[in-house]
Amino acid sequence: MSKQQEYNADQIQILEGLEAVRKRPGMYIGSTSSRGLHHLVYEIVDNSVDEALAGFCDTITVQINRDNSITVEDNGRGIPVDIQAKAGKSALEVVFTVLHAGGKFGGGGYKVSGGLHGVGASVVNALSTWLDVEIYRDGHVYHQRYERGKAEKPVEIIGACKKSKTGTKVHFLPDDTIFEETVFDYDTLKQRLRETAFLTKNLKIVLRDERGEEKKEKTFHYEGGIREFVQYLNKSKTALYDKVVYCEGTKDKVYVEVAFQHNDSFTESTYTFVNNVITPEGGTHLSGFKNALTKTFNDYARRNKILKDNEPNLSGDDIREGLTAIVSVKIEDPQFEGQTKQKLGNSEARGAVDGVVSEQVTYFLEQNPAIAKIICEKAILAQRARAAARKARDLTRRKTALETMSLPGKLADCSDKNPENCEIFIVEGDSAGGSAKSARSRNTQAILPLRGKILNVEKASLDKIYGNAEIKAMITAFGTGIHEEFDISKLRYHKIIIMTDADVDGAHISTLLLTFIYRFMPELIKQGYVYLAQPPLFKVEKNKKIWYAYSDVELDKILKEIGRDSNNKIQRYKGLGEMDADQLWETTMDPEKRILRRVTMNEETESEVDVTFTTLMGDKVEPRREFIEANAQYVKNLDI
Ligand code: TSJ
Repeated sequence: MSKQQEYNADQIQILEGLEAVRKRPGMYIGSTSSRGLHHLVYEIVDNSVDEALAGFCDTITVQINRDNSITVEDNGRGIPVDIQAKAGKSALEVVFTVLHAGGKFGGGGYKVSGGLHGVGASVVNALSTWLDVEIYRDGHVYHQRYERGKAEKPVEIIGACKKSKTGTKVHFLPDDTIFEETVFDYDTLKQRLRETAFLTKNLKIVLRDERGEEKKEKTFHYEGGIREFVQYLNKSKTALYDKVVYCEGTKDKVYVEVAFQHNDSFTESTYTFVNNVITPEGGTHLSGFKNALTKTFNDYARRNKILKDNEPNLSGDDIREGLTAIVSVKIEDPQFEGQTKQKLGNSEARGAVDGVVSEQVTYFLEQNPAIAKIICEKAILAQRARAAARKARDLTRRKTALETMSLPGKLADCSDKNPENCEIFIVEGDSAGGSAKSARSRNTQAILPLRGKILNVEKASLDKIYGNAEIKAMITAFGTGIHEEFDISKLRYHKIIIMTDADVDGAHISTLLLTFIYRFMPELIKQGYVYLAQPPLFKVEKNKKIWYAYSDVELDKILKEIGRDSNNKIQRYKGLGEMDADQLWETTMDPEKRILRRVTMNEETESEVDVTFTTLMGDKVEPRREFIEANAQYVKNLDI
């Protein structure tokens, strides 16, 4: 992606003042919550990544300072500082003070990555209390400072540096009168920057946190780029073959990079990116990839008689069972479609990905017949399992038609039929289920007790999953159906509440349940219908009065208040079963008093949620134990 076009400050268009940004920040960065705050960093970093993609920069440093200001520095050419005739000020100042400078709308000149979010430096500047920029160029250090988006004075030279040193350094403090949250989260930045490094091979990104007692630092540098991304995603799974299949090429001005590898699980994890920004809803690049894969493998299997003439084609789903893949395209003018404008619409991307993948995977299969055979055989097994599953599903469907909505027998349903008022508690174990049934408010609360071990859907084949009683019970109770048949408008409860013991086993069961929901009805999580109940950890009794504590800290507080003496009876709840119905109602189920935690998913780091689930649910015991210990309370990446 070389960019030899002469930079010309006149190409920058003047559109609007920065006041507009301060008035309606949400329009420019999505929100002023923690998410918007972190966006500021990505906006700045994206510019350095562009410089790296243009071939002029190989290191980016991002530092969180003690005052929660951010410093981003790269070793690129340095933003030009020449005076722009039309604006009467330097190009640098234009970049930081004129909205949409950067030619996003003008074309040519300054190219911006991440078509989705790339609203640029001026927006970050407008939303910062102050911003300092230093440019290293031609042996000079140039500097300019802005306050709330306004330059104090023109760019000036404040010192000298080696001629060989070039680059850009930006230091800014987000405006606390605009953002609800001004504390940066190291892990959030870490995940995103790791992803950026995977997507830009050979780029080194350093993240530093200067705030704590112990300073943190992490370097991301992947020579293999998305090949290493695939290995990272497959880290806690068992790969079916050593190599990562990799294709790269440019067609119709679309630069295409694809990497994939199968593992022995039954789920697909394909992540697509446009200009380094994840596209959770896919689009033309994804459909080009799927089409190429299906066609290429069927052709290969027929040519090599792995599929007999009388056997049906492998479906795309069969071929992608257990597939981990990254599809990354770089495109000059990305167009986004769909309700949330997150789906790539450029039709040339479909053809480009299809072309590059078909051609290069065909070649790869010819060169690696052993790997080709492994993948084809896995797909044929998937095809058979899918046929068996279809039969099982047809059976359940027919039953439904005959008995008109046969809800699971164990379900104690609520009487209200308006889903908005209704909630369902998924309860582990019959005894807790019994207490919950007598405790509940019958009108609006339904109870579904689950028995025994919950099936781990990461490790089971589809026919086994559809045959599992607990899973069938949940599917029919929720009412939405799954996968392609999923229909959110049929959801029977607007709160799905997972209620398990407050210990490691309970956490494990919750995770299994969440994994099932995430894999089969992710919309329920995305739209915020899934919750975790929060039972108390302790009961404190003194002089016939009772207190409940939901954490160690809270227990301490209560004991401080009532005085620590030997009359206090402290009970540690090991399970829901130790509470009687009244206690369960009062502490965990009463909408007036209980604590619920909503399960959410950060779409930008969706690939991280995936790693979390597979680490927890995959085969390898070591990473799982580490994970559970490290997250004693709960699955962190689910943003609970
Ligand atoms: F966002 C930003 F503007 F604040 C910003 C830009 C922040 C940071 C940390 C880095 C950058 C940036 C911009 N790094 N490198 C560049 N490169 C240019 O602006 C540049 C330099 C030279 C030429 C040229 O044609 O000579 C062209 C460009 C676009």
